[in-house]
Amino acid sequence: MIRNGLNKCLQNKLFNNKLFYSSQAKPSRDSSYAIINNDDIEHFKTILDTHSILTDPSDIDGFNQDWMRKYKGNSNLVLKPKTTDQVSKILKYCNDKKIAVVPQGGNTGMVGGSVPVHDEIILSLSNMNKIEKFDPVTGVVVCQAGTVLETIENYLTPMGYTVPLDLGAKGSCQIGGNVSTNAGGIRLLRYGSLHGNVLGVEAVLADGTILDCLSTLRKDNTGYDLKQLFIGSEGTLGIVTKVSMITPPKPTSVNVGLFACQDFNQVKTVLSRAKSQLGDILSAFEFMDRPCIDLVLKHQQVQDPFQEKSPFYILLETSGFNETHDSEKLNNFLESIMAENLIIDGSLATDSKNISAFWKFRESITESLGKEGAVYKYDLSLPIEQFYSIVELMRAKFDDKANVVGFGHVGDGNLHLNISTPKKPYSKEIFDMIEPFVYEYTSEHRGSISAEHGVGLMKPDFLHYSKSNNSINLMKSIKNTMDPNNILNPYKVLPTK
Ligand code: FAD
Ligand code: 2HG
Ligand code: ZN
Repeated sequence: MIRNGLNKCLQNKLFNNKLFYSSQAKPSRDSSYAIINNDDIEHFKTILDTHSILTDPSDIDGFNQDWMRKYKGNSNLVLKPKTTDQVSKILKYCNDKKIAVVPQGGNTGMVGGSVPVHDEIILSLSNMNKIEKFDPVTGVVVCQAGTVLETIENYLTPMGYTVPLDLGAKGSCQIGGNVSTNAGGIRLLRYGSLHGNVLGVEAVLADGTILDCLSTLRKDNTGYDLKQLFIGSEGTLGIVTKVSMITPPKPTSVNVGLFACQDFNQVKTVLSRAKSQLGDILSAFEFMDRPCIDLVLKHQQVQDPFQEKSPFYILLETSGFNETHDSEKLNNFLESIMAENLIIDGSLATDSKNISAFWKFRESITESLGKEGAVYKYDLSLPIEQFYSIVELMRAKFDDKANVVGFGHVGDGNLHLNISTPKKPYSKEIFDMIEPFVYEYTSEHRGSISAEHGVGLMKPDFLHYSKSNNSINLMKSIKNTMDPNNILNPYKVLPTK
């Protein structure tokens, strides 16, 4: 049961102990939000069955804490609707009462967007997990927002289709969360972003209005493309309840190469050669530096595929439909990059077991970092010329005080800079060594301070490094129009000042 007295006391405790999720302190609770009481719970019981209302702290704990165990909220209530109509009724009530709400998908986000900052209600989409329609001719799939990404992939595979999005969190993240963060991942290079692949969205607005933009059309130029507002707005403009998405045919011939390079210039040159020589069969081009490999070897049950250590590694994937044609193209490419001494070592995987083993090196970096202690994550878009220098600059700054690693979707210009220290909690001193330096560097080179993870709670105060004042003001006015009471995911994305 909700106890108002306890709630207040916990809030006061949080106010007094300043928590740092970046070099900026956690924002204070906005006292204009209502504190939920038993009447509210009774009202929610008229909308949802009792199993879909969680009030026991031990049931709620996992929803309050993010995947990295960096962000922790203090919600007393989780609601798990099963239908769009239920979401609509919940939001209408919350809007009328000015109760703040945080939408939550698989809770795998990396910027603190999916957990409450204070006592916001958690609206979990995980009970809305049905795949509603699939058209085997067009490849368009329609599903509820809480469907887990991997479930969609497993559903499509026997029909010869694949999801145009793939990421390490596929077993937990939900399509609604992917859309809301505009997740990038390892297939963006081949299939493009969700802004292109999502054909339609059904969303519930803050006042409970159900917005049906669930088109399944490839082409529709009838005015403003409203669905785009929900792609990447991190639950601040509405709750995504359904998604329609174009899915491509699943490639039948896949090869994965893991190559070692002596310096980052080689990585750059191999990328440009891969684009021109492999063309349409190039489906992933990822890179990781040696400290990443060391971390994976330390924390996972894997063996180093290389005899000698090299500073950089490339994971390159080709996917197509004609094995002979693909192998020939790949072999020609490999011969030419070896002849030019662009790689110093490497091996190729063509069967699914070895392919998965190679991908494990790339996909388990995040999990391995998490086992180290406190991890300071930066997800940057940078021009290729300045791409790796920021890792070197940070390494020089930290010396042996922290482990600085760089990896990511180099084919898309997206660097994951991670700095880890053996001990939690997160330290203001370490944040101050990184921020705003990393953001200034990124801005100076006209990069983005969030390539794919979003802004969440981590970066609202730094948004100006990537967005002009006029853009931020327009974003604020869109937010104000769509959510005038600011009940949806408060404290996130937009700067308060
Ligand atoms: P959550 O974490 O639950 O939520 C994320 C945000 O979306 C929050 O602001 C939340 O409020 C909002 N939200 C969630 N569902 C809805 C909804 N239905 N309606 C409105 N708002 C909603 N990201 C990448 O881009 N590329 C990667 O390669 C990648 N790899 C990852 C690997 C690992 C191991 C992990 C843990 C994370 C990775 N991520 C990656 C982070 C990525 O953002 C998420 O994995 C994913 O897109 C979020 O989906 P989710 O369902 O977990 O959303
Ligand atoms: C990835 O590409 C994810 O693996 C996570 O986006 C990146 O841990 C990170 O920094
Ligand atoms: Zn990534």
